[in-house]
Amino acid sequence: MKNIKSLLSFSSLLLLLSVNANGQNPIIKDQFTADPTARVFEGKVYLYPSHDIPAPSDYSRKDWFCMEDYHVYSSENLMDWTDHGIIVSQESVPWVAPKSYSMWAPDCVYKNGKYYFYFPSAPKGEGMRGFGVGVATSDKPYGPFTPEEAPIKGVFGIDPCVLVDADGQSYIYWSAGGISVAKLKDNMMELDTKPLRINTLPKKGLIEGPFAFQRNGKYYLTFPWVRENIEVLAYAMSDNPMGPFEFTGIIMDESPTGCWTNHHSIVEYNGQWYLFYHHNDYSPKFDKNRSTRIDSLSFNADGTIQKVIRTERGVGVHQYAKTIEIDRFSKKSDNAAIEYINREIPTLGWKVVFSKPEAWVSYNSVQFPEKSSGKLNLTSKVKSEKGATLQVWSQVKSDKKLLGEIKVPASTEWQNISSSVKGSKGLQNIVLSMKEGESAEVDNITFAE
Ligand code: FUB
Repeated sequence: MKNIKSLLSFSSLLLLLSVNANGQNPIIKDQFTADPTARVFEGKVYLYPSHDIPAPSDYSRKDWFCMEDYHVYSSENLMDWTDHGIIVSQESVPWVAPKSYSMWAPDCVYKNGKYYFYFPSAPKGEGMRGFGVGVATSDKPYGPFTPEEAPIKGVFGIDPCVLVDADGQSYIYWSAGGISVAKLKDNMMELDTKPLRINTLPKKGLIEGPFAFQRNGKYYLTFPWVRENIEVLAYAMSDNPMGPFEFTGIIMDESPTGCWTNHHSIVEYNGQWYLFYHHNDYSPKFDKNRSTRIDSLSFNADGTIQKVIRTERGVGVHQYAKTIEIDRFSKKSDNAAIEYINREIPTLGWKVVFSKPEAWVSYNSVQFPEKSSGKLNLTSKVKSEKGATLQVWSQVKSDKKLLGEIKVPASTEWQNISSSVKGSKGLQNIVLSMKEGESAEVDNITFAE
């Protein structure tokens, strides 16, 4: 029942929303997307996630991962994502069991004019067990991709990640009760060395999801790790892509709501590093329907990674005239809560609930015109049973300016309230606070000329 509701609510979202715009976490709003591998190709960020779906009637494991195909998405601003559609499916790969729904975490890399898409899945055939890793190739990052007839020989496991080093040598990493690595031949489809088990990492809780990259001559092997009960993201460093790797630290702590898996990638784009990861935002009761998120990632001077704190706001610059889902906050006071609009239909999104005067939320990086336009119209989708007065502010560092007030008439229904407010200029953080009232709920706000 719940899964059918999720499906229905996603298709209604398709009709209601401009799909995958506005950037806030989670970034893909019309489908579940997990295991997000981000790569920079042709000046854009391409996102290759796996694709969770509610289990269809011909798949008996209703409580397990269910994935039949892969989509690819791209973005130039990390806010607006274009879905380029399905690039590989369980039916289109000759060696995959076509009803196994096991198209798990993929990767895609570029070498010598071709894009190589790597994916794990369950092989077909009598008595076949476990996972193989296949390759599909394309001339473009968004496909069409042509799958190879057979999986890569010698790789049994899940979650391939390929590192193409500066000297052109490629390495493939994957998981199977631990993380293994091997050199790839120049054709990117055959192992050039025997698999080497990386045995300097934690002995327990290393199940899946390796992601390797190189920065300033150091090699980073990052991975989900069951530190206690569920996965954190952790990493190890080395001077060599095949190790030995030294366990270095934690990139992201456990999910605050108990989503068991996390799976990630790390990419530099326009001078900033980003962590792509997943969480079950749109499926709070079933953590195998996950959604991609992005947050910024920074390094210390010695090359170690600073811990990333999950945000609802995510990344990217928000153009002021686009609706701001203010519940996707950057910071908030304790007496401002974030709740689902309808917990039974999580894909409808969230709202802010102010429960005391002075409660506030802030939303970073809103781009206003370079010259202030004087007055703006602010439409706020709000609800307050006894009525309330809200205030909207712009803020850069400690310079906080009141733009105007929103008078919310008493009502148990959502209302779109129009207020005339001062304009602003340049890059601002927006703060919304409650001045008077017992409680008020806010879904979103929109500035307009
Ligand atoms: O998405 C299926 C599996 O869950 C992936 O392969 C793992 O990394 C975990 O996220």
